Amino acid sequence: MNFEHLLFAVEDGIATVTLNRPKALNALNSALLTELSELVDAIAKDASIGAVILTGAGEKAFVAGADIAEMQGKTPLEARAFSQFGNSVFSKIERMPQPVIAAVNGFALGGGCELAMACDIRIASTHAKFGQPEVNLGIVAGFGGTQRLPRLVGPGIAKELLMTGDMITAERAAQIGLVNHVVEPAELLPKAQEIAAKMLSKGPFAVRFSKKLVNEGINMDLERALALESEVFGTLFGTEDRLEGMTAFLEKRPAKFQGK
Ligand code: DAK
Repeated sequence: MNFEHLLFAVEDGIATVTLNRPKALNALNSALLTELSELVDAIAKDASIGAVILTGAGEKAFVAGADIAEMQGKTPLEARAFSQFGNSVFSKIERMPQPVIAAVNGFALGGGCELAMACDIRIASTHAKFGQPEVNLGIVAGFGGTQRLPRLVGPGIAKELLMTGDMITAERAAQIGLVNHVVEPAELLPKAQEIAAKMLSKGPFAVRFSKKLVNEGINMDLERALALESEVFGTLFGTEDRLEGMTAFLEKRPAKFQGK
C-alpha cells in the first residue's frame, strides 16, 4: 500500500504506522485522516498482524493537532463534518481487534493527544509534551478529548487541561495516568515493540477480548459489565487456546497458542 502521509511496515506480526508530515509537525489534515482510515480498515482485517504501533515522523512531534491552516476556512457545517470524520477514524482505531500502542515521540497536542488517547496504551519519550490547547484557538477539543481525557485521568484534571490549554511534560502525563511509561527517545520504539511482542505471545482471543471488555464495560453500569465479562469468560472456555494455556501451566512448559 502506498500513502502520501503515512509510512507502514510490518515485522514479526507487529505493524508500525508512522504519521509522516514532519514539516507541519504531523498535523492531521483531511488527506492524512483519509489515508489513516483506509489503513486502519486494512490492518483490522489482516489476521497476520497481531499488534500495531502508532508513532510520528521526525524527532519533534507525534502530532501537533488538527491542521490549523486547513481548519481556518471551515464553515460551522464543514467543521462539524471534519470533527465527525476525525471521531469516526479515532473510534475505529479504538475498536481495532489488535492492541494499538501509541509511541509518543514529541508534541501530542489537540488532535494528537486525542489520537494517542484512542490507542490502548501510550509510551512517551522523555521530551514528549501533551496538551489540549484548543481553547487558545477559541474552540473545544473536537476529536474526543472532552470525553476520553476525563475517562483516563478523571474529570478534575481533564477540566484543568481542557480549560487552560496548558502543556504538560511526559513525566506529569505519567503521574496523572495519561501515559503508561516514559523512556529515553532511543528506547521509545524498542519499548513499544517489547510490549507488543509480549501481548502477541499470549492467547490471541484473551488479549482481544480483554481490550473489548474494558472498552465496552467502561460505558456500561457495573452489573451489565460484569455480566458481559462472565459471558466472555465462559465463551473462552470453548477455545483450544484455553485448554493449551491451562495444560501448559500444569505441565510446567510455555503455552503454544494458535488462535483457535
Ligand atoms: N496545524 C498546522 N500546522 C502546524 C500545526 C498545526 N496544528 N502545528 C505546527 N504546525 C506547523 C507550523 O505552522 C510550522 O509551519 P511553517 O511555519 O514551518 O510552515 C511548523 O509546523 C513548525 O511549527 P512551529 O514553527 O510553530 O514550531 P515551534 O517549535 O515553534 O512550536 C508547537 C511547536 C507545537 C508548540 C507549535 O507549532 C504549536 O503551538 N502548534 C499548534 C498546536 C495546537 O494548537 N494544536 C492544537 C490544534 S487544534 C474540531 C476538530 C478537531 C479539533 C478541534 C475541533 N472540530 C472540527 C470541531 C482539534 C483541534 C486541534 O487539534
